[in-house]
Amino acid sequence: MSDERNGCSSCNTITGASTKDLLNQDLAKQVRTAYDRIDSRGMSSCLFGSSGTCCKVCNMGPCQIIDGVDSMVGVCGATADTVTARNFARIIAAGTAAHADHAREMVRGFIATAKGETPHEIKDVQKLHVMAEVFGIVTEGRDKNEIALELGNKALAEFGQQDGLLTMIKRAPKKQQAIWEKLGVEPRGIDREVVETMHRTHMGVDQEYRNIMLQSSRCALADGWGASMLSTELTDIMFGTPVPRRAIVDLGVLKGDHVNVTVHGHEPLLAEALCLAAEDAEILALVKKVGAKGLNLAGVCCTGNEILMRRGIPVAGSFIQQEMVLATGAVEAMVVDVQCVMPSVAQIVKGKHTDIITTNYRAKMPDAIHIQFEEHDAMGSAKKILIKAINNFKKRGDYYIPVDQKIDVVVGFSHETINYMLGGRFRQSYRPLNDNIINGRIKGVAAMVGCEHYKYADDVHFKIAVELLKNNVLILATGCAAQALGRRGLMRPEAAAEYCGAGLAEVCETVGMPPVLHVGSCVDNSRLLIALSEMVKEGGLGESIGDLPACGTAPLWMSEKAVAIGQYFVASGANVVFQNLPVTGAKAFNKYLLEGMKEEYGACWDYEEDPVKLAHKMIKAIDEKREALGINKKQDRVLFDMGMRRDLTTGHAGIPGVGCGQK
Ligand code: MSK
Repeated sequence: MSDERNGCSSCNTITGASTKDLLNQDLAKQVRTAYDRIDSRGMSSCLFGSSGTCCKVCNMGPCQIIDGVDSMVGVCGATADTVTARNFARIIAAGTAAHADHAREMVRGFIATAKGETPHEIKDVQKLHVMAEVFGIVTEGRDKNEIALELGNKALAEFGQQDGLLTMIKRAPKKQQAIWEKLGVEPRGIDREVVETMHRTHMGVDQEYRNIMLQSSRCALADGWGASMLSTELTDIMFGTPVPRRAIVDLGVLKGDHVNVTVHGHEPLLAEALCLAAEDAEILALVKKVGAKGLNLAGVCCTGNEILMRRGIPVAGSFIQQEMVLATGAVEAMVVDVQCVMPSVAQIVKGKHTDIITTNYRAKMPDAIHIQFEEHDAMGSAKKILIKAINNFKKRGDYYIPVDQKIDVVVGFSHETINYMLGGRFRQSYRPLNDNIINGRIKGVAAMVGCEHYKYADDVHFKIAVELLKNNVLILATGCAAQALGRRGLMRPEAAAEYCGAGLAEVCETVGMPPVLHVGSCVDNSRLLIALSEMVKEGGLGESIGDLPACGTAPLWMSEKAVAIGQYFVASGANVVFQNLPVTGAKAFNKYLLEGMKEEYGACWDYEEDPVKLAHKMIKAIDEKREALGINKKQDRVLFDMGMRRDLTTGHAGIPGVGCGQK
């Protein structure tokens, strides 16, 4: 790769066929990507920054701290443990803030929908009733919009709440709640926990790393069981809870003879409006007028995941591919909102026909054009954006689409879907999953979540997944990690036979599901919390999430949100292994994260750079839980007879063309 692309040595980390293919085209060789910038920076990351020991919280510094060296504490006397814990806590607060602000927008959109002020409607009435019960809302004799309005207002109040507990905390297993109560980490209000974390990590406030981390847990729990869960559940009610569907991903989903519009960011309100506007007669007429065969909407990053899960709209690229999507020269507009949008995208399209359109007042960008998305005039905003894109079609110059690079995936595994996929539509239950874990066909469950970046080879997710599947670990994936696994073919039901150990393969083949289940975007990690809670409730696998044979990873984490997610998983009882963490410069704090937290929460952090070793750390963590549950003995392999197969498949999700052939 390096010789072919102007000596870019970072390009050696690229293994993805579509990216390789594209970057070797003459057209794309002129495009400067993150790989080139890594090369031209010519320096490795700052050691103090990457080990967590650079303190910038006051103007006496910045102070670089060396643990154990008296002359290298901060000017104020701050030790490596204090500084590193404060920095780690601030990452968690920033990640939580991002999820929370996104969630607030979704709740506001939900309220507007309940009032009839948007083109959307309350779609999943069953889930509305489930959430109404959680929030203690009377449903009998009330119209769906009336219930939704009360739910929306109660949800919105959780952001500014000052005392008491966040409502959805009670969805966790009782033992988990007791652990939080004992530690004093139950979140009171979403915004309050972010603010308090920022205050306590200000110069001269909280200086004891364990105490700082107690607040960090409270903040992260406000994300997982508060903000993110609100966003997921209310979005499902408004746009529909995902169900399994076939779709395609990768750069090859772009179409040469269509107007290509990519939607990038996180908030599905805009993306859903664009989907509706794309079917509008005025828009279709304009598409025809400019000589295009149609309008091709495609997703990027987590907005991509949202419309992929709910509508089967193809995903052109994940975080790491956002520049490649534009380097094709085939995109008329990239419409962006908030989070994970690289500033470089506006530079890549300079002098080209593509528009980068920012749509959120919070997220503007030099050299982009801004069309504010107004939720009260969602269709008007969406049509304005599409018209701008369509008018660019005729200006398109040379382009290259790696047309062969599109991969089939089956997506749409909400926790409700997993319920009936395994339990049957008429007997929704996690029982078969628990039973298969107890009898050893499935060793345990792994969450593969989070981002991608350029420090390591782009096949890290795949290598970890292959190792887990070989060892009969079922994978639930979200975010850009999910897209990376989809691009490598692991979200096809056929992948079970290719990659899984005998036990997991048998279960997947019987049910007709892929061995890696796409569960959604980064806020949808809250689905995993509910799935794990349901497994506990079902019985036989202990009394808390901390007892379950489950483990999480966000190996190629890039965003602060991934650390907030990691922290709420650990605080909820699930072990988490990353490839690296900015904590290694502080011995005592590091030991607390890797060991001490286990005594408090029943789970802890870990890190490992090598993907195969990382997978084995996860497997070891799962095995330890199995051992503690007394289910780690080798069981005789029992082949499914027809009765057992029927039991598992009755009323299964019915993915067209997916399954063992039984109806
Ligand atoms: S978009 S937070 S790169 S998963 Fe959610 Fe992807 Fe990570 Fe952004």
